[in-house]
Amino acid sequence: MLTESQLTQFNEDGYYLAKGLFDEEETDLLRHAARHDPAISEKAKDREDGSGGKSRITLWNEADDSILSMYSRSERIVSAAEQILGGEVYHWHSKMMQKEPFVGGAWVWHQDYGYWYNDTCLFPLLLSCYIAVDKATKANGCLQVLKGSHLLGRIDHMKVGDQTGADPVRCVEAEKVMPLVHCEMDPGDALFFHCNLLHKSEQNTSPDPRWALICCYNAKRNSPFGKSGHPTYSPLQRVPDAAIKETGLKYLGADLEFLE
Ligand SMILES: O=C(O)CCC(=O)C(=O)O
Repeated sequence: MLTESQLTQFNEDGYYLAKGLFDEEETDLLRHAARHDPAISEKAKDREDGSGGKSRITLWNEADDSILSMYSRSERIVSAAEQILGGEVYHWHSKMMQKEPFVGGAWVWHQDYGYWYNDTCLFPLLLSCYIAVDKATKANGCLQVLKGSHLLGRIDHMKVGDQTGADPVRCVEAEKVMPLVHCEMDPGDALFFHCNLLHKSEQNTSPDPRWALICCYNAKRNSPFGKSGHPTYSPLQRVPDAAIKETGLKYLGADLEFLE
């Protein structure tokens, strides 16, 4: 649960950084599962950034009984997501972002609702929780956000280089009036951010990986009305925080569907 002042901070800034949300044992389990779950490497998709960099993403829609799903189903995250979105939420998708040393690609300014709008969600009632698997620094391409930019509402998204990003003209103007924040994080830290928050990241030019598990949620009352690449509402089976350690190294189920 977030305190009143943390919630206020989220509403004003469009994000809230929960330092040390997961303890050392939970963070070690997360890193081990990320690196060793066969589905993460086998189902990963390459995303070229158009400037010589390349990121790998493994994305799945359903939360199952695996250790990785225990993070997305954990009381700690789900209750905060429900506070922020003001009602019941369900699992939208989870993804492992794999920014490898020296080659990890950049992401241009975008809002997640720039994409999810097209999944026929009527309201911007979605959020993401970025859980740091590795230390995230400026050198390895940490997430950058424009503080307060969720208040702009949804910006048109279009081709920007080889990616789909927010209208660059508006982003230039937004950068003049809102502070750019580098979200440097330690493993186990979690960043909750609004689906209209402008965010981007640079290439990983360092010798260190920058992996993250990003769990995304939609409000029950915002279930897609039409065609969507992500699920319509079904209840999220939340688990007590202790479930992460109790589950141990159980890998993602073979029956899950991954992004193609
Ligand atoms: O992993 C990153 O650096 C960017 C992730 C991102 O922008 C997203 O998942 O929407």
